[in-house]
Amino acid sequence: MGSLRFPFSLPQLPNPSRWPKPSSFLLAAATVGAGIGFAVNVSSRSAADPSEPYRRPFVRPSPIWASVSLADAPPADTSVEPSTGASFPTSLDGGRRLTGIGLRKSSVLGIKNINVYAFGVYADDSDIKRLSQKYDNVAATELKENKEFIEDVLDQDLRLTVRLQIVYSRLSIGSVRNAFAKTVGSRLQKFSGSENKELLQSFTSLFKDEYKLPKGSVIDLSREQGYVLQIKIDGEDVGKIQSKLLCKSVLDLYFGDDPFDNQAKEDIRSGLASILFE
Ligand code: DAO
Ligand code: DAO
Repeated sequence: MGSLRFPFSLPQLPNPSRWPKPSSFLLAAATVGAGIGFAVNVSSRSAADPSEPYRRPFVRPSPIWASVSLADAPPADTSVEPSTGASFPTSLDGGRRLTGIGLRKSSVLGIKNINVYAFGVYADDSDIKRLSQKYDNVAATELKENKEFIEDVLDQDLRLTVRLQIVYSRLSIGSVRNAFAKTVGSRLQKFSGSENKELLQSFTSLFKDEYKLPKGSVIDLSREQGYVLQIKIDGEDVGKIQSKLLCKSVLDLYFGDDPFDNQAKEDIRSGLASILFE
């Protein structure tokens, strides 16, 4: 059955240009825990202006409203997360293509389930297509259920971006740090059998107290070539960490086996699989 939340077919894009190799992260990687190397680079970024108004994302109008004014119509190349109205372009600069969108919720004081952010997962077509030959004999309908395929996407040096759009208006950096230590921390443990405290800390140390994440902030978490996890807030570079394990742990939250949003996981997996069959 088709997904209600991703009601368009994947658009055909021109061949994405290769992204430049990361230039500035430290290659003198420290060796941590079970021999996992990583390197961190922090770039300066001024704190976001908390007074900046939240820019309401475009919401697809119903057919009735659509006839009122064409000027109000959202661009055809966006997809809207329905519970929050957060809108995601169907492709990012550099050619990464949207595979699915979803919602990250969290309970506050153990009771209320709040929407924290909406997310979209983007994949570089040409990188995903490098898996074509291996899965040549797998039927289109079976590929998205194929565990090895998903493992390969999580494990290999394929460029992907998870875009987060903050919808919760009272997010503090402290709660981001705590949540991250819990969710990503559990994945580091699951995949490596060790807590990897230093690796986790190298990441959370990027989350400076002066950063503000008001509603509407956009965070891009990207796996770039060479297993570099790159973080941008509202388009500005916040830092990079080179770690295959960390990249996998972050991606696993969105389309691994125990994701934040099950429907999103299904959509993302279908979207990834469909890239091999076009
Ligand atoms: O206000 O204490 C509170 C509840 C906040 C819940 C936060 C969950 C954090 C999720 C991580 C956000 C990453 C951008
Ligand atoms: O939702 O639990 C989760 C994982 C969220 C990953 C968040 C990464 C946030 C990076 C932004 C740092 C802002 C200073």
